[in-house]
Amino acid sequence: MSNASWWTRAQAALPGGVNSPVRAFKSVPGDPVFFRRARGARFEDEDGRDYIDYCQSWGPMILGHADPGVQAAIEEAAAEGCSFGAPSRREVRLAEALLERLEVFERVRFVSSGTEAVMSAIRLARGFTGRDKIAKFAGCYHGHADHLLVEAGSGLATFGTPSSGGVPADFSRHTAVLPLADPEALEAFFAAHGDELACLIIEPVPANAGLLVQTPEYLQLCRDLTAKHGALLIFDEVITGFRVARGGARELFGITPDLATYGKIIGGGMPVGAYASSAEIMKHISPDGPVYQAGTLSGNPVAMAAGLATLEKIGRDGFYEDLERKTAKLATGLRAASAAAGVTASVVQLGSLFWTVFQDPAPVAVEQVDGDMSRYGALHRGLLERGVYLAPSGWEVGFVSSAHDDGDVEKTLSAVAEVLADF
Ligand code: KE4
Repeated sequence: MSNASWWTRAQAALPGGVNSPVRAFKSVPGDPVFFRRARGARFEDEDGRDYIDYCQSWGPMILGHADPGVQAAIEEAAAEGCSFGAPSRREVRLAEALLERLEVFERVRFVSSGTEAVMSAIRLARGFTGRDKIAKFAGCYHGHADHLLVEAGSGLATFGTPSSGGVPADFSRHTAVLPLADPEALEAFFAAHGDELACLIIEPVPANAGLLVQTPEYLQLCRDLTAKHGALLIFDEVITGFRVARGGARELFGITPDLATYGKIIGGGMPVGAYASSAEIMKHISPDGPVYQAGTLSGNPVAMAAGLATLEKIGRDGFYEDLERKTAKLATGLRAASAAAGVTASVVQLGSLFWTVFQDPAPVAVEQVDGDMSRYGALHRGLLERGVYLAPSGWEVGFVSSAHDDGDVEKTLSAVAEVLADF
C-alpha cells in the first residue's frame, strides 16, 4: 500500500491520523510519509523512496536506525521474555551504567517516557521540599503532564494558564513561566517567589522551540538562585542526555542539578525514561518514601537491553568527536548554501544537534522566534522531494547520528543548494 493509502486509513483510526501531533505535517506542506524500514542514517517509505533522516525518531537513534548491536541485544532479550513485571538483571545493569556515566547521581528510577520522567521528578521535588509552586521557561517542552502544559499568564514570569484544552486552570496556577536568557527577570522572580518554589525546570539546551542555546552563566544563575532559596534545580536532559556529551549537559556546562530527567537515547529506540538524583532525595520515592510513582513496563528488560547496547557503543573512544565533526560540516555547509543563495538564515549547532532558522541573529528565547515557518516549510518540502528528511516542524531541531557519513552530508548539502536556489 502507498503512503497515501496508509494516510487515508490512519485518519479513520487515529486522532489526526497520528499517535503524536508533531508527526502530522501540520506546519509543513504535504501529508505525512509512512516508513516501513530503516537502517543507519536512512529510512524507506511505503512508496519505496529512500531518505537521509535527520529526525532520527526525535533523538533516540544516535547510532542510526537498526544498529546491529542494538538489534541483537533486543532480539536476545526478547527471546527470554518481553516483560516480567518483576526485578531483572538488565534494569540493574542499565542503572549502574547510567550512574557511572552521570557521576554526580546516586539513584535512578526508570519509567517509560520522558513525560513520565519529568512528571515524576516534579512530584518528587514537591514531596521533598513540601512546596507546591514550580517554574519552567517559555519555549521549553517537558512532555505532556497537565501542570506543564502551561503558557505565561498576563505576562512572562507570572503564574500560568493552561496551554491545552482539558487542563483545569487550577492545575496550572502553581506553574510559573519565565523567559529564557533574561537574568533580571529570573532574579526578580526568585526575589518574590523563590522561597515558595519546589523546583525550577529547564532544558539546559532548549531544543523544542528551536535550538535556543543559553549561556553557561545563565544556567549557573539558575543553579545559584535555586540553591539560595531551597528550591531544587531540574535539568530536563531527555534530548541532551548522552547527546551533547557523554555525561550530557551537566558535563558540558559543569553545572550539577539536584535532579535530572532522561529518555530517548537511553532506550536506544525503545520506550524508556528515567529520573536521577542523590540517594537522600530519592529515598522520598515509593516504596522507601511517601512520593508515589509506579509503572507496569518500567525497567522493561527488552528496553533495558537496547539502552545498554546503545550506551556501550556511544562510550567508545572518539564517538562524540566524529559525530560532532560531521555535524559541524553539515552546519558549515548549510550556512554557506544560504549565503550563496542570498537567503537570510542562521544555523545553530551544538554537538550533534542543529537548527536552521530563517532569521539572523539566531533567537535565544522563544519570544524572539519568528512564527512564520513558511520558509522552513519550503526547505522541508524541497528536501523531502530530494530524499532528505528533516523534522516536519521548524520549531524542532535536527539530529545527526554516527551512521551519517560524509557522503550523506555532501548529498544533503547539494540538495539544500538546489532548494535554496529557488527561494
Ligand atoms: P516523551 O514523553 O515524548 O518521551 O518525552 C517528552 C519530552 C520531555 N522533555 C524534553 C526535553 C523533550 O524534548 C520531550 C519530547 N520531545 C519531543 C520532540 N521535541 C518528542 C516528539 C513528540 O512529541 O512526538
